[in-house]
Amino acid sequence: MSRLLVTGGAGFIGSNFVHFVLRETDHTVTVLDKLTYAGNLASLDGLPEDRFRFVQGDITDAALVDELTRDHDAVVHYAAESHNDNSLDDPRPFLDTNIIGTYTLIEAARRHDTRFHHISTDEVYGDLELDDPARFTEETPYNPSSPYSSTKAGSDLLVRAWVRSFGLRATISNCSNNYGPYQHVEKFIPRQITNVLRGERPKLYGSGENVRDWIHANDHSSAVLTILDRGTIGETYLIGADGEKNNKDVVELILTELGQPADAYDLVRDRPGHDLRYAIDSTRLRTELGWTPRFSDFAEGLSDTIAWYRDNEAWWMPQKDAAEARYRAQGQ
Ligand code: NAD
Ligand code: TDX
Repeated sequence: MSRLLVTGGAGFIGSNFVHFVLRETDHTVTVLDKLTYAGNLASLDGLPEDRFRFVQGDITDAALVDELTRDHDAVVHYAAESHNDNSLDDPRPFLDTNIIGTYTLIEAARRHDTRFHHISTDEVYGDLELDDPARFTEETPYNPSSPYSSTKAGSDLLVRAWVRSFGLRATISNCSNNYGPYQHVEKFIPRQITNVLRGERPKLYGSGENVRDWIHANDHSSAVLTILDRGTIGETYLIGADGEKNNKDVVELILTELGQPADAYDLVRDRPGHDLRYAIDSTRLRTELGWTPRFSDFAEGLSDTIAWYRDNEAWWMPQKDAAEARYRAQGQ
């Protein structure tokens, strides 16, 4: 049994991880989360009180981070500003949380020799051509495109430097696009599902041909637990489940599942610097650590996710108008 400190545990992937850990292991969990616009305490409803604690706070608060890190066996670091579109509008919070926040945590982990796992993204590698058979590996050079992905790349490099220079007991994982319950309505899949549920049309950026490599949040969680258990200190592991789809195909699946014509979407202004394609080669994680994804059927996982949003309107509706107002202001 371990005491895990999970930063960003009230966000999308962090909350899925906390549910997964409390269901599948006997670890205890403390969540440290600032509850920004992206955090939602309702995502942590129903967890066992004897094994779960919530602390509201900022990962840049060195005194709080020091105290919490000292009292835990491992830190699993999800907290971040996570949305590319927001980073194009106002990069500053991305630097504060993703760079200074990560720095604050690894300094505390170094002081207390606490095991550290850093959650990152495939976006640090930039993008691939649509017709390129190549996929990202742990050896792909960093080439981030947006303020968001460049701050994630910076935070990865800080963790690597702390491993080499200070002996920080850390691992890093870079995962592809997640889907599942509890994802904020600003993100692609929830935005389109909730648009259709409200009688509005999905909005595709540009031509809709950009490709993302989708993985269910539960598969991301099982991969992170595997790395915490058996990962080699200092290593980076790519997490992906062979889920490449272009955005137009995803929107057509959502429309069809919700009984609408497959072409009932709008093409809107493209994202500046929009990455074309992401694709993950997760061979290292599969062969060295024996991990395999369980959600191999994207259409089935998407259908479950659509059902979750249909059944949990009270969770997403309070955020929807504000998210759409931001998009309207950007012509999207
Ligand atoms: P999210 O935006 O849904 O959640 C982020 C959480 O962090 C929120 O609960 C927020 O309140 C909290 N937070 C933000 N700033 C904070 C601060 N200064 N102090 C404490 N808490 C703070 O994000 P997500 O999609 O769940 O992403 C989680 C992590 O996974 C991020 O590090 C992201 O880069 C990474 N990631 C995401 C994806 C994806 O598809 N969403 C894919 C790969 C990696
Ligand atoms: O309304 C939309 N229409 C649209 O076509 C939105 C919101 C997005 N898109 C496109 C842009 C991308 O090609 O859909 C794709 C997915 O967009 P996002 O959900 O914004 O995700 P992405 O930019 O790919 O980044 C996500 O995956 C990697 C997460 O938000 C990041 O945190 C993670 O690092």
